[in-house]
Amino acid sequence: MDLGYVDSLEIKKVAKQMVDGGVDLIQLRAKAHPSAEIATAAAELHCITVERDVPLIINDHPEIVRIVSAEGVHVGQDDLAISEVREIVGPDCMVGKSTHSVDQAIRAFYEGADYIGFGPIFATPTKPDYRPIGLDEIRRVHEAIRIPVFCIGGIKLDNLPEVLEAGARRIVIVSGLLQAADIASYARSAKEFLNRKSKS
Ligand code: 3NM
Repeated sequence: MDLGYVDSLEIKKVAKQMVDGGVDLIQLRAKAHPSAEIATAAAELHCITVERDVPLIINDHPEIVRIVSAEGVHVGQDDLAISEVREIVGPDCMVGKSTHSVDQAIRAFYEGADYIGFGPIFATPTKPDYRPIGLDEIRRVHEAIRIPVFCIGGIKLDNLPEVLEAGARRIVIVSGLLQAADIASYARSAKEFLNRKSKS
């Protein structure tokens, strides 16, 4: 749920479409909004996700995680260390970290992250200025660490099969999903690819 793509007034509607489509986890990302507005968005979102048992992760704002009792917080390479974040959110909260290489992924694993984002796999306007990793490192990162790896960055329905073929087990879609004509059915199609892959 990137507020760069979704108007604050649409958050609840979009969140319902996401969970209807089977999204397993929602992260709230708002790079350009004041924290009071993000806290309001987080509270609205959490009402919906809690009802459907979908964990809510807040990007960048551990203090908002505490206010709304979200299930997780996500930090980047230049943010607080995982241990510092845990001091704010407490031991029961998931802490995830963005990583952009296998080396960073290994460091995040030893730093105690509960999961990592790994990307951008492909170039993406949602996070410009980052060099794409490409598909080749996906298998290597899964061999290197034993926490969930969420492949992210430029993933859409049309390239999802090759991302899964390259070894991805969990994926994040932002613009592809939020700009879809029918968000629920887009999510459903992505889940079908993932389910088919996990059975093969
Ligand atoms: N983090 P889209 S890539 C938010 O590599 C984000 O850490 C990335 O959006 C990372 O699905 C990314 O629109 C953008 O490409 C994902």
